[in-house]
Amino acid sequence: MFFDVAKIYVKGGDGGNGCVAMRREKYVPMGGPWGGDGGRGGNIIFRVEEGLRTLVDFRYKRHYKADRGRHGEGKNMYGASGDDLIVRVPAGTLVKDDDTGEIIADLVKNGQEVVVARGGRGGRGNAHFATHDHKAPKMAEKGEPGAERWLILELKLLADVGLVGFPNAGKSSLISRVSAAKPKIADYPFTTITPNLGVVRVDEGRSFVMADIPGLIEGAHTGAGLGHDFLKHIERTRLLIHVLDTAGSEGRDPVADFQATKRELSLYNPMLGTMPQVIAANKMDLPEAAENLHRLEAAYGGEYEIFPISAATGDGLDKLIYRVADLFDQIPVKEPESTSIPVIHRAEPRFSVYREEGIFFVRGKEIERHVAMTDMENDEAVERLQWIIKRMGIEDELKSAGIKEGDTVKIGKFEFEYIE
Ligand SMILES: Nc1nc2c(ncn2[C@@H]2O[C@H](COP(=O)(O)OP(=O)(O)OP(=O)(O)O)[C@@H](O)[C@H]2O)c(=O)[nH]1
Ligand SMILES: [Mg+2]
Repeated sequence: MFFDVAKIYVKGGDGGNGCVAMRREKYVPMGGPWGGDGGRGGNIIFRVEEGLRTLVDFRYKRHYKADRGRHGEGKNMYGASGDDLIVRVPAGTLVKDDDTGEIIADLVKNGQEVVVARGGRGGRGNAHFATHDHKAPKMAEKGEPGAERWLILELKLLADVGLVGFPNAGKSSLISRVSAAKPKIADYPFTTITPNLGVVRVDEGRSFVMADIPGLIEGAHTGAGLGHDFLKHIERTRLLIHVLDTAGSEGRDPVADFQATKRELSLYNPMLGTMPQVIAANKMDLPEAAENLHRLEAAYGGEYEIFPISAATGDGLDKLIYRVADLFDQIPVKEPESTSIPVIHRAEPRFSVYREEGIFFVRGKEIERHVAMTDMENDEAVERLQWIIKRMGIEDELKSAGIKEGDTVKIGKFEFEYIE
């Protein structure tokens, strides 16, 4: 089984900061707080897109960040939300958290979506913090940072295109030219004994999987040569490329070879005879090829598209690859089955406290979020954070861990001295 794997970084947009503003108008002498909230940061959303077949595009772009929310403004004006960032993935993509190995999503259906990194909530403006006793708070929350993480994407590769032809026709040479596959190439028959898969990137958002299989000979359908084993592989493809030695090396005749291969395929499985197929007339760099190409065109040009190529020089390959990609757009894809691995979300404790080299560390999503959203320059905001630390039971936990006056506590990036 072949897998395509990619590792990428995603980060939701940060929330916009809340605003501190006081109402000051001519006839409203004691105007209250009216700082608006910051906007939400954009989410990173994976969406399954029909037509994508591989993860090759993720080798060209690995970092994905969504827009941040705008900051709140005076007059209770809310900041605008950041736009979500939609990342297109092929059906069959399994998404894992790189840190924990947890499966986040198993994306199988076209159009299916999953949020892989949430944008941060907007910070609340000072209008939210007014209480009966404290009518004019001068604090606001900072925006919550967007979630960030590294993801591993996995995709089971299914061959879209099968290369068929006699031994030595140049199938392995062709796949090594148009993909990163590195099969063995040699001028003796049956060099390839197990199939090779290669990912062919046409342009952004367009790629397909090509299978190079061992050469076929007369009688392949009965098991001659390497027989059945790999005819099975091409049954699962959606398009065939017949690779011919157009130069007719060693007394071969490309017209007869094409006929023989077609016959073997149909005898093995009549469905293979009716599959979309094109001809790659290979080895056009050799002098004998030109005349054979004319014969081939005269015999089959009406029925099949014929592409003169040279896997040795690279001539004609672009045209062939673009045409194959176009043909694909017209051939329906089967939706891959779900691997039906249950998505497990770990239950996390609210926070944890531990001591290392005399420093007390507090960890936990919720409290780290509160810390990130606190403006440490602002006394009122810091006071509120202290109150949250107490209310969540963190102070009690620190005490039972043995904390003493003057010890250092670290929560996220924030470090402070403990005072009872
Ligand atoms: N001159 C020339 N030689 C080629 C070309 N393509 C392949 N060859 C040569 O033909 C021989 C066979 O090439 P392979 O790519 O191994 O052929 P194959 O179809 O994979 O062969 P099997 O694996 O045995 O079925 C090698 O010596 C290649 O260098 C071409 O376009 N021009
Ligand atoms: Mg080969």
